[in-house]
Amino acid sequence: MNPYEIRKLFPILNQEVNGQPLVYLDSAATSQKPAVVIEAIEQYYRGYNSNVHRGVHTLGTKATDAYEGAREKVRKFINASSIEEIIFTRGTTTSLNTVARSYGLANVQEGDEIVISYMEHHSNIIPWQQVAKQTGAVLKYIPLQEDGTISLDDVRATVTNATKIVSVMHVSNVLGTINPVKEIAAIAHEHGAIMVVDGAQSTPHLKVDVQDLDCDFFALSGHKMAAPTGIGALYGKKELLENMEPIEFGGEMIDFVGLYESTWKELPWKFEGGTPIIAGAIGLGAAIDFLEEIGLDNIERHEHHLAAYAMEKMSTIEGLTIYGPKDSAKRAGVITFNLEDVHPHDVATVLDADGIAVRAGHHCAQPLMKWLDVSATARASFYLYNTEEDIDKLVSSLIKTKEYFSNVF
Ligand code: 7TS
Repeated sequence: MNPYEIRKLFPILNQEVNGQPLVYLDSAATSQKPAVVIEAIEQYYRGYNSNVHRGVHTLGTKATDAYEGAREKVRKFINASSIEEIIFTRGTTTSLNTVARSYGLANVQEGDEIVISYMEHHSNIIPWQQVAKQTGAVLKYIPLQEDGTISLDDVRATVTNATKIVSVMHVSNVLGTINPVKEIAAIAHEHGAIMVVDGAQSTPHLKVDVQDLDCDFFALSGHKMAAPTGIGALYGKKELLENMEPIEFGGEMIDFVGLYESTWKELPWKFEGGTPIIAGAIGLGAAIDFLEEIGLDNIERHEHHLAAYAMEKMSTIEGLTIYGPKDSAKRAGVITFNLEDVHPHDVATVLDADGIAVRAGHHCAQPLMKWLDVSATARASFYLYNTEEDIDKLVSSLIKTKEYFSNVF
């Protein structure tokens, strides 16, 4: 299927914005949803809405089967070895907070080190700042190379025998950099540390194999991979999860409740307190089926092609700076840029008038903005439904923006 045919499977893309056909270039913030995902959610609410794991009635059994079926789809999608290792969460932020609070607070002590990188999203910074504050551990940053990549020599220089946790993003939501998380995990393990991977921007776009990466935890968000908002997952190695305490207590996650003591369900349910995100999980399962039918290899290839095409076209615009690796093979379909003298919010506003949706701001990565020495940037991000035509429209609208502002000043 070519991207023009794929585009038709996403109902929202068939509309005009400000009198122009919508060009959606903000998938790193959230992706659009294909009709099959919307329909799967609708079928659940129209046909078998029921709580899971409790009733013996027919609808309850159907809902439980669909919810647990979605867990198996996530397991297979990232190649975890068992469903016990897949916990449904609200998304990457909740997954990372779960690791920080449950594993971090119990296993990190004063004087220990937690290592992250300069390019992390706030969701992979603040939970570790909190653990460091509460335990007296030291938070250390892996520096970046000039081109916005991480060198393994810098990882080796930062990780020591005092390091207990290394947590790095797989793909940067700003620079598009694909980080060598498998190699970083090996360095972490040499020092007896665990490896956490923020997979928010990788899972939607490239084939993830958590066993091959040999990471200890892996966080993902459904809404960035064609699924609804409010659902995501945390993968954790079984031997680690077994020794961790839940962070939410209440219904669903218990085995026996006494007046003063209670016991928990087995994995993964001990981490899923309360009525779970049933419709969201079913939507995520449908999204995984959809992505697998198109093929992650095809999606990755298409995005590399679009990134290379966009970098080539955009670099012809004088005064436009693109951040991150120049080599498109080292990056995913995210292009962050600034247009000389024009504030990124103004760039995004003019593009919006042409029906083009890009994001402007600090992209929840303020330390990285500081490293880039900018307060904000504009960002175009691609997914399987974007086309070369979308990029041509972006480029001509950027040229228009530049001309408009050079007349104003
Ligand atoms: N980690 C990375 C690398 C991200 O890109 C994001 C969201 C998150 C974590 C948090 O994910 P959530 O689903 O829990 O919110 N990134 C962005 C973005 O780049 N623009 O909007 C959200």
